[in-house]
Amino acid sequence: MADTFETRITKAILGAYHEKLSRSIESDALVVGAGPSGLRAAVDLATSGRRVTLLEKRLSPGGGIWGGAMAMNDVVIQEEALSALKGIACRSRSVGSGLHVVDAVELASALCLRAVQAGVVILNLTFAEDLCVHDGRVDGVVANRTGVGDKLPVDPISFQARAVLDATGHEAALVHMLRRRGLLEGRAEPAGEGPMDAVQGEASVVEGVAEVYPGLWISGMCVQAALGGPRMGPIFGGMLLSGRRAAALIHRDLSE
Ligand code: 48F
Repeated sequence: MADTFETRITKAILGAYHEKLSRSIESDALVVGAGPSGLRAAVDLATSGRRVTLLEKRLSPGGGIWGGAMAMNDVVIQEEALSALKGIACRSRSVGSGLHVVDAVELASALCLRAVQAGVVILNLTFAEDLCVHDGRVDGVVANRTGVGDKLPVDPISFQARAVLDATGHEAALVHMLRRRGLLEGRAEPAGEGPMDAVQGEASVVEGVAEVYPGLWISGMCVQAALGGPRMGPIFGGMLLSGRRAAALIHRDLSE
């Protein structure tokens, strides 16, 4: 029986997705959450030659970028954080006072495009529901299909990685998976969120990047959610730089 046009389309999708999924089962670094920090970290790790998988529970990667601030889709980046745009072909324009503006759609698109072209496997509609821990080290993520695994009794699959980055923003999803089991006691204690302080907030999401448990790293808003700190201002330089720092530290750790 000859294939119909429709069957050939279906086979093309299955073949391509099977190849992508096979590549993602074992990675050097697995990033969970495709917001600014996770995407930026994934781009840098892949550019450094690492095999990177990025899981995003929503349909569209980009996290909080799309909404800018109060749904105004322009993003502000401070002068000293402009290096955060390095290598992603995203335009910015100075608006004075040491601030630059980037179109949110351009930033999200540029990060996604650069990530995919650098070799990152992005699996959207895929959420992390648990972690794999062996011999006191996080070495994988248990994941399921959004809209399926969170609604129906369907088993997940697991993705193995030498390093896992929690870039799930406010949810700090992976951190909470360890915390509720008491595995972070004495390692990463929550300190709560203070009132808004944009200067301190920008600094602390970068300085707070850390390996909170062997194999599990945190970046971006997850740093504040997991460890506490001032409430962030509606500015994105720190998020991108936080992803860059996480990538650099993970890359160095994997090289040792
Ligand atoms: O929230 P998000 O953009 O985090 P971020 O990279 O950046 C924060 C800024 O957007 C903004 C800000 C600016 O000052 O403060 O809030 O730290 O992106 C987090 C992504 O993680 C996904 C979620 O859908 C979002 O796209 N995510 C959350 N939980 C899971 C997840 C999960 N369990 N599995 C997969 N993806």
